[in-house]
Amino acid sequence: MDLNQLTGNPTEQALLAELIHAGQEHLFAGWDAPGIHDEAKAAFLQSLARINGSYPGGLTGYISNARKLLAEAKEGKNPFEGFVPHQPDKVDLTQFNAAYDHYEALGKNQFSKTAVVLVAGGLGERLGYSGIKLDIPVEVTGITPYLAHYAACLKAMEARMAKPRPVPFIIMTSDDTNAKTIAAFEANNWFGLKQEQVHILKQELVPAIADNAGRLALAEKYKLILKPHGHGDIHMLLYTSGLAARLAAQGIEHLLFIQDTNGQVFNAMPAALGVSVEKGFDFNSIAVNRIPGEAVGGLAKLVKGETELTLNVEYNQLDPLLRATVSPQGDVPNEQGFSMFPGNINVLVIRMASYVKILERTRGIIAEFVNPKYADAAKTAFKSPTRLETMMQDLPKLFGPGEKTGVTVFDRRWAFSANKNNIKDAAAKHAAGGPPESGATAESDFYLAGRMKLAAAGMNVETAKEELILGIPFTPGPRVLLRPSFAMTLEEVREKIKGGSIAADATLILDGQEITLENVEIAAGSALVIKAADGAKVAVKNLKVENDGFELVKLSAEEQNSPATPEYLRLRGYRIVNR
Ligand code: UGB
Repeated sequence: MDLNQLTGNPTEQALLAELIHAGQEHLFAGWDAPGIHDEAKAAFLQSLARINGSYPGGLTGYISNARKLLAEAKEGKNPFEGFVPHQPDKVDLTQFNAAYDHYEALGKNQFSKTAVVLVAGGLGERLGYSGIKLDIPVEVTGITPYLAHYAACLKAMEARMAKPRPVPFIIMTSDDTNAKTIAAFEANNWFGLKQEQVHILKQELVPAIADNAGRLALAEKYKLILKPHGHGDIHMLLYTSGLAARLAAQGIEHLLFIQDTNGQVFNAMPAALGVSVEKGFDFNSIAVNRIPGEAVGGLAKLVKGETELTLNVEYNQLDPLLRATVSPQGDVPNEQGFSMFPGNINVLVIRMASYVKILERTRGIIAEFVNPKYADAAKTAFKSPTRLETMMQDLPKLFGPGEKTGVTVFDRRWAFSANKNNIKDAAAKHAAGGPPESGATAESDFYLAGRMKLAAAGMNVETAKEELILGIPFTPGPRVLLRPSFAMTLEEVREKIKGGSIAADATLILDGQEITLENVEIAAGSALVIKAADGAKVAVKNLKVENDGFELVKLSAEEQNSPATPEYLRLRGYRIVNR
């Protein structure tokens, strides 16, 4: 092949030569003569150069990784061959007790040495929202988008440090979410954060692969098929950007990885950090009890001879693994109805020192896998092009015997309630007995966490009866929003709230660090909303609150279907009206 016919640019020629050597001649076969379709050719060459630059080891590295993994897949190599699953070693923090307080106190002291990593490159196809998920309000009483809530948590962490320093906030975006994420920050004055503390890293798509030889697939002449590589890209980006090493040098000891729509995550964060510190965990998976068969990965300790690995086993692999080893009935429930294998919610606390070493060793390419759908029994052809993928929770696959992996189990709705499913699918999931993970349930659980905090402080909380809205369960109240500025730990809530009561359909919103309530009674349907500026002290004592408060109003069928109704209301089926 005459490279001069393809491009006059020596850098491009070098890449083309490498690709041809790596078995990719077909990408350049039948090119039109110079002068014909030059723009499409230039765009194609640019896309090759971009992908080559973003993947450690370049395109040829990607192709050689693909060949190796495809050969293993063809052989039917079982990644868990010889491993026997056991219950993982876990710290149980499902109850609020002395142990919980102990870990929260330890974790709170760690805020100044923690950075938060949010993976937000996913399109949210199951939810079908037209914008980015970070822009969706987690609650519609005060209307707080997820991104605003996370930013408020980071600011609240900073306000609780002996020597305040901004908490680094790393956000992984993709072509689908990057522009809108930046626009959300810019439109909201960075939600009160310093622009320098926010690090946005965009993940790139990877080329699809047409066959076992690792030949890249073309959508059309001069255009590759590109596909997402998965949330494990965050490790690669933290390596290639040099950010992990830089943050380590600045004294960051732990990274907290979170998903895009889990409004509960900062409830568990302080205690989870405390566990990581005390147990010396290099990798701490925050987990919840999981019902067998549920579409959530299970955490298991896999043992083979001397080797022990605590890992997330995706739900479709867990049942067959159990059947082939320890449990002919597969994943069976215990007396409480839960699997022996806690559910992975992709909230991870990773120790920086071991992380940086692993990134250097692997260049951030963490446990890639391939999952081709074969067209024939001999596994020689694919039904459609496949690609390499990676998941952020797979990091412990690279751990040696020196690294410690642990699991910390929290009350499910305290630590995890994501907004992943559209109304129809959420109702079907509820009907089938599983968690709906919808806008309404995420909001319902957001208030529930507030109620749990009040109850832990000894307030008398009367809870409303759960009802179904469009087939999805929702507990209407009381709607309790203890903003991160008000409290980040149970201890803080206990210090600031003494006695009092709140009725089932009442509302309480507390925003500000120096608010205290003593014997405050909030009557049915009423609301107490206090917002205290930084430095302002607001002490409320022996107050009976009676007013018109807020009201939950279900959307009419017409409103539900009308494009004039905001999409974030349509995905839950109600609005909350300030009377
Ligand atoms: N994400 C990215 O940033 N980039 C990507 O390429 C893909 C996703 P999903 P998933 O919560 O119950 C995970 O799609 O991957 C972000 C765990 O693997 O919502 O199906 C995306 O924006 C599973 O073990 O979830 O399943 C979002 O923030 C279980 O924990 C996050 O990655 C499951 O979540 C997760 O993406 C769960």
